[in-house]
Amino acid sequence: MTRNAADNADVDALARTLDDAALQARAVPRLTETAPLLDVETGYAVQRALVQRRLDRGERMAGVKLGFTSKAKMRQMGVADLIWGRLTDAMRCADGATLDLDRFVHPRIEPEIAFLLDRPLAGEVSGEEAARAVGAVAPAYEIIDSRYEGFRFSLPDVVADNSSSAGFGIGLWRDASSFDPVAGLADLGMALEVDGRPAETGSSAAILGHPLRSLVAAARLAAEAGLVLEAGWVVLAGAPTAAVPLEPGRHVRVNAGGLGRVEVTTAQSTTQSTTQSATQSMAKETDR
Ligand code: OOG
Ligand code: MG
Repeated sequence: MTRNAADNADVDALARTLDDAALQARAVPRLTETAPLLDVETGYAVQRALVQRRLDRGERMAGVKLGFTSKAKMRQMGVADLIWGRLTDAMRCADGATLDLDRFVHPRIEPEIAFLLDRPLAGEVSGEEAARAVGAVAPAYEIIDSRYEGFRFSLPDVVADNSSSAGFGIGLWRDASSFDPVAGLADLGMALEVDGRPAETGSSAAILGHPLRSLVAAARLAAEAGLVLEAGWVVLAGAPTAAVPLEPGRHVRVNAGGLGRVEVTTAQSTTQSTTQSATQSMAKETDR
């Protein structure tokens, strides 16, 4: 579909609203409140423009993420359609990192499976082709941080907001020659632990029946947007469990059975020193 100039201006303005919200860690009303005609296709155009603003600032594409690939996630958020978003290098957090939560609005964390592609993947591919493109697999976590008030949205809203993605961390890569993604990911127990206690548990089988199906879907959806999944890119398959709020001063670990684990610590909350950050934190509180 060709968009006219007015549409493009709208797309750019909406992308800027979400980009500013993320930069200022401040929630904004859902786009569909002021643009009720926003559809999913336009939502993806906003996502592309939003991420392009970040690429223009020097970030680089690092891969893609899938969302709502499990019933647990669909139930938690009340959305039942598969979505995808873009990952950039600036979103990557180190395994074992200590994160300052001030740069987020109301972050949540969820367990993920990450694929590392060692050859490109595009369009309609079979499960076997997808498996052959996987160079390595790792346990991962994703930080999601909807830029919308109350972490509530409709499908076009969340798509425009880069599918809520805000960060991701990856554990040790297991080479596909030592960890077979087909057999190894068929029914892998996955647990999200907060301060040593299990908060969410599930199985990799909850991800579309098998996480490799997410990779198949990612290749198709990216191709619809004119993108090829490149060698060296990361693909996050989507969480098998619901996400949990990420609070200051916590230690979070994703345990993915024989695949391994990945962890992150959150910094203690800092004392608010300026009026602006105090107001910001009040706005955040009322939003929770
Ligand atoms: C949207 C992102 C969904 C997943 O793994 O299912 C997602 C959200 O929950 O806000 O990342
Ligand atoms: Mg996710």
